[in-house]
Amino acid sequence: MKSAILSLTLGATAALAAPSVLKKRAACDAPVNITQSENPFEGRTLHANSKYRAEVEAAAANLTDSSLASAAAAVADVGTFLWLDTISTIETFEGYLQEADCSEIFGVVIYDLPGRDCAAKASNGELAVGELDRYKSEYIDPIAAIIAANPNIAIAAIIEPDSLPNLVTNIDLTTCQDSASGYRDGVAYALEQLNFPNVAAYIDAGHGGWLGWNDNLKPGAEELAAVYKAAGSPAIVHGVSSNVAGWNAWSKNPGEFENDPDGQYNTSQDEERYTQYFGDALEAAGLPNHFIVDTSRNGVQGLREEWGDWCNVKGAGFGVRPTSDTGSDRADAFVWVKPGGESDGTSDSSAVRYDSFCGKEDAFKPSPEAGTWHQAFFEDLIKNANPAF
Ligand SMILES: *[C@@H]1O[C@H](CO)[C@@H](O)[C@H](O)[C@H]1NC(C)=O
Ligand SMILES: *[C@@H]1O[C@H](CO)[C@@H](O)[C@H](O)[C@H]1NC(C)=O
Ligand SMILES: CC(=O)N[C@H]1CO[C@H](CO)[C@@H](O)[C@@H]1O
Repeated sequence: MKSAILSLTLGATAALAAPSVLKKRAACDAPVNITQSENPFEGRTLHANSKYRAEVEAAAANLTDSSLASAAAAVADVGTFLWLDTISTIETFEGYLQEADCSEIFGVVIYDLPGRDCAAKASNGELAVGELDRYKSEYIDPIAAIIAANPNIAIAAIIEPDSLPNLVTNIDLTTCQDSASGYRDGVAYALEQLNFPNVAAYIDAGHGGWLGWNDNLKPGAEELAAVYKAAGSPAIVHGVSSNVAGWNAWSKNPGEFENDPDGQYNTSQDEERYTQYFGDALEAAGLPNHFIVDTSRNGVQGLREEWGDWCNVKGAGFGVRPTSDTGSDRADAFVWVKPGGESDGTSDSSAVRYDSFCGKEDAFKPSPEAGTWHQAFFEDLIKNANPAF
């Protein structure tokens, strides 16, 4: 079987992108300097960006049930990552960034590699295989310029979800073979160019059900480490992100799929164990091994038929709110990366970007295109939230 593949595209929400009110708060009066050995989330709150806030407030306004509406309003205050998933989203970046204040850390997802999402369909990007020059000059360089102009704001950057993991487990696909050099060179370039003192970067590492397979730990860690070294081992790298847009529990023993016949080959049965086993492999491969783990939608377990099911999982609920209080030395923070309420992919089997995972029995239907607001799914995330709102 193929590894789990996530679907992450946002971007169809441009109409909602402009924040209604740009709240400019007190910026830090000195440059931020995050050292590689510190946890950048400790003493800082993940910023609640107003792009997601606007989406959530619009959704809350449509709810007639008042307890649901007030719960929905509370979601707007939760910190989330801003996805820069197309070149055109960059023009909104600086405005959102400058809303963060000195007690906060601003989360951003770098996600526009050429030939993006090489093993699935729902999240294909705007840049074709071979357009690495455009990725560098039209995407990474302008982002770097904005960060350079805002040295007083602490930033956490997740680098290219799913990309390098796909090169480890889906390299038998022609599309992933074609994307491989662009992914490696693109990620290395991003790490080099974003190497500022106020940035902490986490290279995406899929999740425990993916690179956490026993046979994938070493090749996975070596793939990521090779790119880090190719970038000159920049000091911004703190480790990896996991479970981005995913559904795995942080800690569940036995794990959801532990008693499957092949469970014995998969020791990383929850994300906590993934931080252990993959974290050890990272250390051996020479990459910093701290994790940030997406807990935005993992409040409910036992919903998926198979571990790799990634699309709008039916019955899902919001999970633990962002915090650096993880109880684990390996995990710098639990964070919300996927903006809960944005669809993972359409369930319309006649759509060009239809992916069969979104038609599976355990996927919510009907569901709109990836990245568009999914009101019914959002309501379920609130109703099923754990902890409750
Ligand atoms: C950041 O802090 C480290 C450790 O204290 C120091 O070596 C480095 O020069 C500082 N960098 C900047 C840009 O201030
Ligand atoms: C809210 O309701 C209006 C009118 O029914 C609709 O046009 C709009 O798309 C809804 N917004 C959301 C976020 O569901
Ligand atoms: C559920 C799951 O991911 N099982 C995988 C465990 O790892 C072996 C290989 O090590 C795979 O073949 C299984 O599919």
